Amino acid sequence: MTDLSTLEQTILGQIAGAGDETALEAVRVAALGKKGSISALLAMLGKMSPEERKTQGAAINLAKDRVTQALAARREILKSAALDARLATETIDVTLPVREAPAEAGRIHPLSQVFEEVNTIFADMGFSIAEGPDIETDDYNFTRLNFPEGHPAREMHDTFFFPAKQDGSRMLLRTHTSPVQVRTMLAEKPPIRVICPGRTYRIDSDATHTPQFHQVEGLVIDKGSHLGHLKWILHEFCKAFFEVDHINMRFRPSFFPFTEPSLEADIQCRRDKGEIRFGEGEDWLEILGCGMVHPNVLRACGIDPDLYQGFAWGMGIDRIAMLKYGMHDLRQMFEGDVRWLSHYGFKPLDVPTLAGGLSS
Ligand code: 2NM
Repeated sequence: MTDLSTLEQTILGQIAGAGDETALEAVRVAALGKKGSISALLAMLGKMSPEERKTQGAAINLAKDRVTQALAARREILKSAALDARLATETIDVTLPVREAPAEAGRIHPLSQVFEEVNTIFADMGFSIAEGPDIETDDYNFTRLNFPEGHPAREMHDTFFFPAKQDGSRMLLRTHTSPVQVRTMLAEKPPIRVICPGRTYRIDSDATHTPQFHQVEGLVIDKGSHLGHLKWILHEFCKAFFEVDHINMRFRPSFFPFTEPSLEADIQCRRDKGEIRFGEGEDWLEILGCGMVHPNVLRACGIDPDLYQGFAWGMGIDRIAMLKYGMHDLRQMFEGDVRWLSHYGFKPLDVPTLAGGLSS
């Protein structure tokens, strides 16, 4: 019994001497843990005679209870001492300026913004949005779009080709998003109303061209689709995109292998001391190419040109982004300079909507 009270006194002394919660926990484990000194005494009860077990058991359990209580009391004291110490050392300077939240400091790149704006406008007109791979076959990028092999039109696109495969075919980086329209026509039955936004690639690099650029192309296929529909859609698009009530457009004859007839569309504008206004004025700005889809393209994409006809258009997103938001150097768009981005970028929560304003 004196052994037990000596042990208890020792443990109570260790509890009183524990300087912090870690030291206290070590004392608890040494006494009450699985291999602790009091646990060892309790384990011995099994080997005692019933009478011995009765008296010893009660004594050990009382000692255990006192140790447990002492541990709890000491833990409370140490906890509040630790809190007092923290409160004494930690101070907050409430006069410091508040740091900007990510939603305030971060910016959406103007190209992402313009993609969102264009998607919003066409989605509102009932178009779906289709995407496809950047690495394409020659067949989808050229042949099915009425660029026959060896045709000079292929050289109009300075193409990044991959090395030839065993069978001689070469994959390429798509030079336009039209292969996505090819995939759409092959996969779906008319009527089709789709836009295809995405990255495109051509070997070209100067002040107004980057080897990787961005396009949105559109395609409508139905029984009675005609140029009047195309002009209305593009006119509505231009008013919505440039956020004006009136806009004068003109369509000039042009050439693309995949459309016949082919046209290029300009919008009227006025340049005024470095500022540009869209809709009316003395100047014209070219903004897109379009036309009626060539019967060869429809046939190559599984659509009967005697039953269906369609129109398509394509525009450079980089160019219309620069026009709308007054950016002068295309290359700055891809430099990743945070000063440029904080000037030209958009707040992440200002999502473009037709009701709330595209570029609010
Ligand atoms: C343009 C201009 C004119 C076009 C045509 C097609 C398809 F797949 F339907 F044949 N997609 N895009 C097209 C037509 C693109 O970009 C200046």
